[in-house]
Amino acid sequence: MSAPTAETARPPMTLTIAGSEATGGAGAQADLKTFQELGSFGIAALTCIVSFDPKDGWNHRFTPIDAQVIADQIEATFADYVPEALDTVKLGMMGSPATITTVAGALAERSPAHVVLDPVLICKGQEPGHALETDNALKAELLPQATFVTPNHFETEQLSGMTVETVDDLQTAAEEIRRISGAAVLAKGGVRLAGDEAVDVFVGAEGAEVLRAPKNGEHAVSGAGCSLAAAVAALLAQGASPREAARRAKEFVTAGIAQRVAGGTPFDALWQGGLRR
Ligand code: PXL
Repeated sequence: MSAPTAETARPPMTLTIAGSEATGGAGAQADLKTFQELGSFGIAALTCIVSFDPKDGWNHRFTPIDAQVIADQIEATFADYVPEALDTVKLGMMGSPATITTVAGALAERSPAHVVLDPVLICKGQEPGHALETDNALKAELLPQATFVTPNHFETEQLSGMTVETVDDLQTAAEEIRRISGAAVLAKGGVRLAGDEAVDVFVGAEGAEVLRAPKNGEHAVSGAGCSLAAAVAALLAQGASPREAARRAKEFVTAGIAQRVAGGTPFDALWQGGLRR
């Protein structure tokens, strides 16, 4: 038997364009660990650096990365791995309208087959006014390029313009986001909806499906949203359908929350190894 060529040996590839969160709970660190855990070759282009401040209630200290440096990172990765190999991109925290414009331009040039958008709208370290500009830029420039969107409860309300209190509301809002974006949508109720279950709703070409898991604690776990979207990306890169990716990503995150990691911050961090036997 001949040795495999580089072509046949290449694993599925996934690029995250996201922020660094230095403690390793969220952001690009969570994405890369998720990619590795699910068998995808992980690549990261950083948009910003978040350093929690232990002297100030663990508030976010936010440092943007220069637009040209973001564009350079994306150029390097797509030049290294030709577009046929690198066809799946996950978008996490952008943090500013300028970053959104840079990333939107870089993506439009390359049109990857799968663009999984985690529409991170608010970072605690930012002014609300600034966040509003970021929301508008995200809706105008990135949402139209997304093929799969993973809004949390707050982001679902913002993107749909609806109030979400029940699972039916979550589905209606997810359908509205699908209507305006054309993307598959996995809207996350998580721990925010009343009841014993963490409920998310998938809406895509395959129809709608309510995904349920028993709630594990009442508090949101750091990195759950990042890891969910990263898992969707890794699974799409392996050829899963959007609905299958949504189902398996939810299982991945549920297991990771069950085995979450406690530290000094007031929130625990998801462990990406939760499904290991
Ligand atoms: O979980 C949202 C998130 C995404 N990306 C970065 C973050 C956070 C939250 O802390 O720091 C870089």
